[in-house]
Amino acid sequence: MDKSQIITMESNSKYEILIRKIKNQRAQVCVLGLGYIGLPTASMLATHGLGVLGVDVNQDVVEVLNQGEVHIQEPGLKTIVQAAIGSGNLKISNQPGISDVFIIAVPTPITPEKKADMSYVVAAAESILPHLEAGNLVILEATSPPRTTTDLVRPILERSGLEAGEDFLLAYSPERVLPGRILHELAHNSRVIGGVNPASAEAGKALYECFVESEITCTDATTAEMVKLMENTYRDINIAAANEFSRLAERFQVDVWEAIEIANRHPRVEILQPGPGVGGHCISVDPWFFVEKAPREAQLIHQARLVNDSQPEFVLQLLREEFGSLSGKTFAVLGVTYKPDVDDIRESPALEIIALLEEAGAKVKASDPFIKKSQKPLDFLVESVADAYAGADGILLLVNHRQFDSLKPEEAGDLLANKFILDARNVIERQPWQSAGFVVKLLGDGRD
Ligand code: SAJ
Repeated sequence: MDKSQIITMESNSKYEILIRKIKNQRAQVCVLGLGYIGLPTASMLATHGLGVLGVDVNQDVVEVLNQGEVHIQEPGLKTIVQAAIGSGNLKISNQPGISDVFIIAVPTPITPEKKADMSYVVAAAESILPHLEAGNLVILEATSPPRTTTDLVRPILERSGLEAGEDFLLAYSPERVLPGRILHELAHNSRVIGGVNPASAEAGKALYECFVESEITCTDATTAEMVKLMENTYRDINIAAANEFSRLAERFQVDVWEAIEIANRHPRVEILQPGPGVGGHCISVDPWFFVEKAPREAQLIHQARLVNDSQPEFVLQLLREEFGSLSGKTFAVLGVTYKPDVDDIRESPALEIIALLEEAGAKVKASDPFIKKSQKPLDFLVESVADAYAGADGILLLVNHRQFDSLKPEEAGDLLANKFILDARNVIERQPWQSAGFVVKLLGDGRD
């Protein structure tokens, strides 16, 4: 038997032991980063019988969780976190410890220059180093530029003297859940796991099988990284097309919402919805990872980003067409979050629109049922929709929160100084508002 065969046998047996431990619920998992992805994942693993150490470098997060509270608003999350901690399977700490599996679920934000900030991933990988042992599995879940697992994480972990794919296993498995539906999608979405070698992917698959009820596909690490970025980039490009169609519809006096609805009756067409722009920590960020790493190849992707990022300007242009100068005007902004029914304002186009309005000399009073002024001391926030209306020259409806489905024109009309509404999400029914004396502008309806 030559040396390479012996090594393969040794690595295979280590990996068999790890898989057996996972399947018998004796594996210890350390989840680094207890945010939107790490906390639900840690809780899922714990409620499915595994011992989990949840680690966050933010001491406030550790304290909040240890007091039985959660720092993130997400349906069902508090219940599952409490169940996980109550079962004794989930412990929370600010330090990693000895484990069988390490999952890195830290943020990968974007810098103002549109470059991936990988400092949290680097810090998390370095914090694993003192605890890494032969036979362990490390999984990166953070959305990352292509080749991060092999070119950034692997060399850091190999400073331990252990070799990835031989002594320890290393894989990439992106999270693809939709904020607002995280717990459901964690269990029911299909999942991809890419290893630096097949054994790494197989071991990761065994781990996720603890709670994933859908298909888990194994591949290599860089393919899995690409898959994640391609999914969000595809969505960004589709929304950019919808946003550009909204501008074209204004130009050609067409209602883009009607046109999209009719086009989507074609069996092979599925155009998404236009709006005031694209926000959130995923779709408005991930395509930049391609642009940063391969600007020459990623030109369509770059252009789509520019279209979506300039949609707030388009909203201001529509307002200028109605009001002329915006200086001295007051607007009641309804909705500040990046999308409906979540409390997340990261990269929200509403924030960009508010900043542009203020730059133009307008005053903004914003109301959002998911954002309380006591939690986020933003100058433009007011306590209620009625406070936002009081004395305003118009309403800007920027987010289709469920609560806004029942907005009543008569309630607004009594409080506003001027009866105007710009609906950037196609939420309101035009007729009752017009009957109540409102000028109604729907973004992308050039027939107005
Ligand atoms: N938006 C539009 N028009 C649409 C759909 C969305 O303007 O037709 C806007 C939203 O208002 C929002 C932004 O796009 O500002 C992004 O919202 P989203 O609901 O499309 O997506 P995210 O960012 O909440 O979640 C995405 C999801 N990716 C895909 O659907 C391909 C989710 O599955 C990923 O897990 C998540 O990114 C992530 O973490 O990467």
